[in-house]
Amino acid sequence: MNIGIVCYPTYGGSGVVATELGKALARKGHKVHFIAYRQPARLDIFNENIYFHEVGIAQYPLFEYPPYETALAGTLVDIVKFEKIDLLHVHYAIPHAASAFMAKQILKGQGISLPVITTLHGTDITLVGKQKTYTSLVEFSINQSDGVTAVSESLKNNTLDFFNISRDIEVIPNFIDFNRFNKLNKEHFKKAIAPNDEKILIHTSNFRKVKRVKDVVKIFSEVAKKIPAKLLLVGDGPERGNVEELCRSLNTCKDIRFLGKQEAVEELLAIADIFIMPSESESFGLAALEAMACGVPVISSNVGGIPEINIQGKTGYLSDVGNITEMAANAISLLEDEGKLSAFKSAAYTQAKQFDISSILPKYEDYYNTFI
Ligand code: GMT
Repeated sequence: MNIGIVCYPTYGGSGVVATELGKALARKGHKVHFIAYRQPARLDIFNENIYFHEVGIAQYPLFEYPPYETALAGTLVDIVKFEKIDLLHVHYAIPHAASAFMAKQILKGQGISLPVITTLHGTDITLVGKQKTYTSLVEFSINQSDGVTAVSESLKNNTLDFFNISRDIEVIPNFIDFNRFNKLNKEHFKKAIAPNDEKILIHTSNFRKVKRVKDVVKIFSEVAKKIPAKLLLVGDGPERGNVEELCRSLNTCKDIRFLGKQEAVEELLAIADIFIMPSESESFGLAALEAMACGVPVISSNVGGIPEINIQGKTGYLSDVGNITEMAANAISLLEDEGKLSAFKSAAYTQAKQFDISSILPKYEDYYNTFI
C-alpha cells in the first residue's frame, strides 16, 4: 500500500503514535509518506519505504496568521497525485481532517478517489474540539471521513456523546514496540540517582495543565515523608515554572530532578518503581503504557481511557482526579511491601503486552483494506 500520514511533528502523543505507526508499516513493506510542517520528532531512521514531505506555507504581508490548513490541503493534492497515494491517514482532527476533506474534494473533481481515515487522539475531542469555534468543523470532518478510529472506548463514547455523529467509530488502541521498551539494565544510572537505594517515582508529560503535574509533586511530597524516595520529572511545558515553585515551597527540591525533554525515556523508566499520572483528562495514556511495558506500576486518576489499561489493584491504583491523599497512600502501600511491588511490576508488564505493536498493526492494515 502507498499510505500518506498527516500528523503533528512534535513530541506530543498523537505525533508519536502516527510516526511509530508509519515506521512499523514501512518495516512491513508499505510505502509511507509523512506529511507535516516539520520532520516528525520520532522520524529518526532511514528506511527505503519512508518519505517525508514538508508543508511549506507561503508568507505574504496580509497573512497575520499563516493559512496552514489551505497549504496542507494544497500539498496533499500535489503529493497524492504525484506519489499515487492509495489512502490518507490523518492524526488529530484539527485541522488535519478538515484539510484532508478539502483535498479529497479537489481530487474528486479531477477523477481521483482518495479514502481518508481520521484518528482521534484525545484533546482534539475532549478539549480543543469542544471549543465553540471548532465544534462544527470537527463534527463535519468526522462525518465526512471515510473511516474514523479512536484510541480508546472512552474517547469513542466521548465523541459520540458530544458531537452529532452519524457513522461508526473503530477503536484501535495505542501500542508499544517492545524492541524499544523493555526493562534495560541501568543499575549504574540508578545508583547515581538514588545512591542510598531510595525508591524512584517518575512522571513524563508535556507539562500542560491537563496533566496536573503539581499533583505529582504533592503526591511525592507525601510519599517522601514515609519512604526515602526520589522523583524524576521528564518533559517540559507551560506548567514547569509553577511546578518548580511548588517544589521550593514544599521543600522537596533536593529529591526531585527535572530532566527536561528526553529522547530515551525507556532508560529512565528502566530504573523507576512507580509511574504517576494524575491527569484531569486522558483519552488513552500512552505514557502510562510505556511505563508498564518497562514493568513500572501506575498510580493514576480514573479518567478517560486510563482504566482500559491500568487495572485497579493489579497493575496499579486509580483514584478520582485531585485525590492526592489516596494516590499517595496507594503509592506508599506499594513501596513499603517488596512482594506486592514486585507482583504489580510483573502484572504491569503482562498487561502492556496486550498492546504489543505486532497485534495492533494488523488492526490498522485490516481497517485500511476495507477502504481500498
Ligand atoms: O497528551 C497530550 O497532551 C498529547 C496528546 C496529543 O494528541 O498529542 O495526547 C493524546 O494522544 C495520545 C496518543 O493517542 C494519548 O495516549 C493521550 O492520552 C492523549 N492525551 C490526552 O487525552 C490528554
